[in-house]
Amino acid sequence: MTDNTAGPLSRSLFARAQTLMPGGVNSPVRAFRAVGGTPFFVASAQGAHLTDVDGNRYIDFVQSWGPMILGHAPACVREAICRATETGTSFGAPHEGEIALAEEVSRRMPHIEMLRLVSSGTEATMSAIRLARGVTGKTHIVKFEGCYHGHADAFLIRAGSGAATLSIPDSPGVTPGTAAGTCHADYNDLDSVARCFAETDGDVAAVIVEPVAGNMGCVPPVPGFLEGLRALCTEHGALLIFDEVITGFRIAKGGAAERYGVTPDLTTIGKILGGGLPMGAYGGSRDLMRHMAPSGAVYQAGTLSGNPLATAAGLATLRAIGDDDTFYERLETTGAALEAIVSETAQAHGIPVALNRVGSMLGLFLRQGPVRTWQDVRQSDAAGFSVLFRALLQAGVYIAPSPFETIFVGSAHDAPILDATRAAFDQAFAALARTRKDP
Ligand code: KE4
Repeated sequence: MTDNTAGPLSRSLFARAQTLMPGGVNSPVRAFRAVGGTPFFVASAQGAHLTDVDGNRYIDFVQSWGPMILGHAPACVREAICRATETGTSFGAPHEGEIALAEEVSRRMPHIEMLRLVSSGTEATMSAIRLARGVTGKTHIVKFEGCYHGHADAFLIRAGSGAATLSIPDSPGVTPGTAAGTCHADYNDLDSVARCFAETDGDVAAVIVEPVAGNMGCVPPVPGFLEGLRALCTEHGALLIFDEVITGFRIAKGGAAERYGVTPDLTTIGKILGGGLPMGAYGGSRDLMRHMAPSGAVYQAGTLSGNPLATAAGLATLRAIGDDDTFYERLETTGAALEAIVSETAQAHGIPVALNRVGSMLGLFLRQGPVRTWQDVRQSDAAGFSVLFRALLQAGVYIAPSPFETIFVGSAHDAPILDATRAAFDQAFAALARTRKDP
């Protein structure tokens, strides 16, 4: 397949980058390994668009992997960051912005009475399971094949996202001892979770789940799945952890807990919370969180935790979203419009697709539906996805360079942009149909 994903300047930058950073990137999925070709290098981002160093412009449905729900470089966030820089960039000491952000989170997610700010989703999830183990005195955690919770050792076993993309389900460097502490269940299969409790004689500190899976493409919980997890955790004295790093503030004002009416014991958040700057958080009841140092014995720390620029960006983002449902109603309309575009253009070219959508999260699978499990996802046409991805890129639309990611819409994806998106998907499905006729 010809390498038509990047222009000459991106190629020369990528050549230099590969001598300085592993694979030329600072996060594996960005290297386009799953789809082939050379990653473009971004020169600028504004609203729904990215522009690369060769002047190519793309409608962006990756949104920096979720944070840019308002579109890129919204004025309110840029102004908040600039204002914050006038009084410093990092204090390593308490400041009022941390309180304001924590209050905004708790107003939207009242089950988070208390939280700890960190600098990434990985820090949030690894800290949450440490807290669960510290509070329960139990050893094992249960995660779901195809779900991704960041790159802490305990999670890098049959994970989703980049781990699945690069098919490194059990990353070198993860010790057998660590792996032994992680039990795997199947997403949307409560019996497999019950088996984990049985096989460990109930020695389960926590079940961690993406309440809407976003790292195997988008796979929603089937009715009763989240409620069943809640019941099993309560029955066995394990903590239920909702990893809302993607879904938090995206699928509802109060995230998945609000949308599905299931209350976890701990919640991890990130991405949108930082408005595009490094940010994560984990939280729950005061009774649980008081076990974290310095009020309790479970240790966790971070040099840039609660950074004033990141808290300013996050506050500006949450305040721009607002605390009523209007923003989410608009996102629902945009998400439905994109779903219709993909469905109609695929059908016009005789391409079977399965589409899963939860609000502004869309999963596109090149196979007949339904897609409800990791095994269903694995049966999608990965080679076809590469053709579709590259044809979309040629047509000016950028979706994630992996079939194990989610398409995100945001408030910057307006009607004219969706019209251009329809034209691009039409071209891309036509190209895919041609390759299927003449492989
Ligand atoms: P970070 O450490 O990357 O901030 O967050 C880890 C994480 C935790 N939980 C969920 C549900 C996540 O989706 C993530 C990170 N998401 C991936 C893409 N789906 C980040 C992109 C990347 O790895 O480059």
